[in-house]
Amino acid sequence: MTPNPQHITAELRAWIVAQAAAGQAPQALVESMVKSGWQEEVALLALQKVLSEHLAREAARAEQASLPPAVPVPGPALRDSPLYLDAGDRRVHVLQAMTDPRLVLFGNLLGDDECEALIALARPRMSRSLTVATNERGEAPNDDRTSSGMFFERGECELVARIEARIARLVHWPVENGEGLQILRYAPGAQYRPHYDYFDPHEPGTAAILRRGGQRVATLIIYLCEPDQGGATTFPDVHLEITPKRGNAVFFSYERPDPSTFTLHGGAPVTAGEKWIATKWLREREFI
Ligand code: PD2
Ligand code: ZN
Repeated sequence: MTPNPQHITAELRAWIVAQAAAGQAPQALVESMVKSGWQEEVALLALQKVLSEHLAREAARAEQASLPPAVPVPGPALRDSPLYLDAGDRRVHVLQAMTDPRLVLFGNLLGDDECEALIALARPRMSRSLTVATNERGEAPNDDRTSSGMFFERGECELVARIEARIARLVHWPVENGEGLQILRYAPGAQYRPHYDYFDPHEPGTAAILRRGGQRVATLIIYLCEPDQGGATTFPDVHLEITPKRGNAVFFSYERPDPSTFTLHGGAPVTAGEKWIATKWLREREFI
């Protein structure tokens, strides 16, 4: 069988890309191809195909290159689509899961007694919420977050240590990589505007924050007290609202500090009653 002279070989592909990069006009390339046996129309189509595939590959490569590298993240074992997960001292319910963003809704993560006990321990220690400021030194009140809050030290009492061990087992991530549990209380009207939980790599203060254990790679928001109305956790990129049901928790991970993770999320305003949550942020390495 004679070789098809109008076949796009690897050599032809490389020649077209090189000639185009050198500034040769498409018509000149077509003329060269016609001289070597191509029909003009077929040559034009082949040229378009090679150049558009090349551009698409280059665009994908540029996008990849401009993204921070992906890192390993925590996550529950969901490969066999279990209804329940063994978190050591508790059987946690898997209520819903999605892959992009990686997000899992758990039920029965905490008992009512544990939710109430956490609130009772936190209540006398609450103050106006601060966020980790990455644009200056230290922490600052943030108008995007109108709740009040406090942090427990990691393992500071038996209850906190028990919950931390449960979370570590549930999402397969060392207890040591967790920040201290944060408690937040939202009164009516309070909200947390949409944000990312990872630290913005472009902010000047981020380098110092990352020295304590690297980036945040996952968040677990646990609902301790249900408001009477409002207060959902929202994921605007994927049009998802998580109802703040006591004992439930929403987990989401982000393998790079980038909006392409679709992990933009916020706390919608509480319109009646009070919402209390506990948040566990997980870092790449031991958080010190
Ligand atoms: O309370 C929430 O729903 C909420 C929303 C967004 C909590 C957090 N972020 C957080 O603690 O990071
Ligand atoms: Zn958040």
